[in-house]
Amino acid sequence: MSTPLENFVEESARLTKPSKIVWCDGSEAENARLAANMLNDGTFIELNQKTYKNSYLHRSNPNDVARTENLTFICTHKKEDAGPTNNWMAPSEAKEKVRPLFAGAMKGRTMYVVPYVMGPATSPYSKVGVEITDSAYVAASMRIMSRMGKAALDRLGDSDNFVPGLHSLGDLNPERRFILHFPEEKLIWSVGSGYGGNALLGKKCLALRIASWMARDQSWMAEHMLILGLEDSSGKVTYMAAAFPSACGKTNLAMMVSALENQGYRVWTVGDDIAWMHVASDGTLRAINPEAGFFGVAPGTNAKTNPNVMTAVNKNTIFTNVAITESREPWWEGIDAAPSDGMINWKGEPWTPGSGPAAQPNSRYTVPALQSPSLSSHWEDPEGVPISALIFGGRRARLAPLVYESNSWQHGVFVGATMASETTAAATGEVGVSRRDPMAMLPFCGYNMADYFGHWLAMGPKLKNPPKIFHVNWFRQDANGKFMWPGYGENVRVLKWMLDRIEGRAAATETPIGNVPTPASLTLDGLSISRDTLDDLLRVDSGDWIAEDEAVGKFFEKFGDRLPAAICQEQKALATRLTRTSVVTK
Ligand code: O2Y
Ligand code: MN
Repeated sequence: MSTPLENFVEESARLTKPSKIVWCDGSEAENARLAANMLNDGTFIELNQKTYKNSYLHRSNPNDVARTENLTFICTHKKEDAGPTNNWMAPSEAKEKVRPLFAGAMKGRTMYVVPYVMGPATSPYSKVGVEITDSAYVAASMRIMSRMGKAALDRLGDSDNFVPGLHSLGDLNPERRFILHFPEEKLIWSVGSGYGGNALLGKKCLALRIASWMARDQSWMAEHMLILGLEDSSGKVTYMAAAFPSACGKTNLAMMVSALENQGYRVWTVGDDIAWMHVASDGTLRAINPEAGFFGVAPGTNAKTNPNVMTAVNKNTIFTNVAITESREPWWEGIDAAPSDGMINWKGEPWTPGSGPAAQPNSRYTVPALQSPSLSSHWEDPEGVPISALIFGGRRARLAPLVYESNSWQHGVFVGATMASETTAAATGEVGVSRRDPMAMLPFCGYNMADYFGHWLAMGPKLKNPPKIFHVNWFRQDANGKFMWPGYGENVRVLKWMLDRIEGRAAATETPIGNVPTPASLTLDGLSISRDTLDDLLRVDSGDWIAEDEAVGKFFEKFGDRLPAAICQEQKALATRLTRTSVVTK
């Protein structure tokens, strides 16, 4: 009798008609074969094997360079279960529409069966997925981003406890591109794209959209959060998880080289993008990183913004859509080296100054986590690491202070639910437009976000000592549009303030939005920042916040009656506090 996995493979093969089926085992030999085949057919371009050993460049189709939210659907029986912030199709309609795009799609191509574990191989909190794909690039990338091959097959055995995902490049025409999630039956279909979040199905599709649905049903949390450990001068490590919308520097924060290393403060990386968190038997919130690698954005990455990743990417790395120098090294805007003569741009054309960006703005490196010098020795702990702080953040030029602390779990959930970030030119072409992005999950929540807020509210009381919830904004600007906070390694000073708050050591000023550091409570030695700038960084302008609270109210209206009452209460309570002007030092 066939196993559920064999049935899935047979059914998929009947539909897509590949000329060959390869079951991936995740071995070195298989990886070498995949790379050799891809070098042969032009999918991979060899990089300088002296300076970038075992590393390759891949160029995606120029029309296929980023996640496509407009083509991403949550397919639930009831539209309300997907909610007003997701694209929705009924499951039967979605399958009727998209099945023909899979029919015969793998004719003349190889079908790769990619079994993978999201999470440490032996963790009870990990999940098995199986991606069927006709892209060798996807198979090789999944090997970096997950525990792929034998580890997954061993864990799965003959069981049906896996999330099936069917992926085909199709004809790469955006008109025939669909990323479909069926959370009720835990199924993923993706066709027409070979890029990133659309195609590496373990990442955004399984680990966030499908997992968030499972987490709600099973009382855990699947979040778009980095996980880091902050080591103090005594060697004690305190773990924090942080959610920022895309393009706010999550990977850089997770891999930060601390500016306070001389005082014994160091940052250890557990994960850079996704956290799965559960309530442990002792009532603490514990987090695992479901991924095994980093799929980070290349432009802007350099020895200052992320020295650890610059060290990590010089071997076993797949670069996608970066430029290549004459000496066959990867290059992107913002890398340390100046552009050189003879560079080839991300489309494979000769690059000259003035001919546009050499690297695609969303170009990426895919690198094993194990290669980062900052990797925590606890990153694969099967039970996860205990989380003491949850951090929300966004890019706000005017509004939000450098950091504030919420008053309670419920208030913290409200802070997360009201997150917003202003767009950068690289992301959308429009600068400074504010986009609401609750918990940085707007593109990734697999169900109605009103219910998601309810799930967050319900998790707090299950925790014996809930993490403190903070909000940060590294991006506040002065009247001349200049960033007031230096960012990068200096952000550790803000993490240290959070740690001091957790341990009851740091002072704060109570404001209508939450508790803001007193200037003296921040560790600023060695940093040249004027008192005026610091006051501006920490300022809470009631007028601006009243306007913000009104915008929040408008955003919440779209959820109608489904919005939890506690969230409405928090919104009204904030409005009331904002009308008061008294400021009390604690
Ligand atoms: O554009 C893509 O397909 C990648 S998006 C991405 C990649 C790594 C981590 N986070 C993200 C994101 O958009 O949040
Ligand atoms: Mn992300």
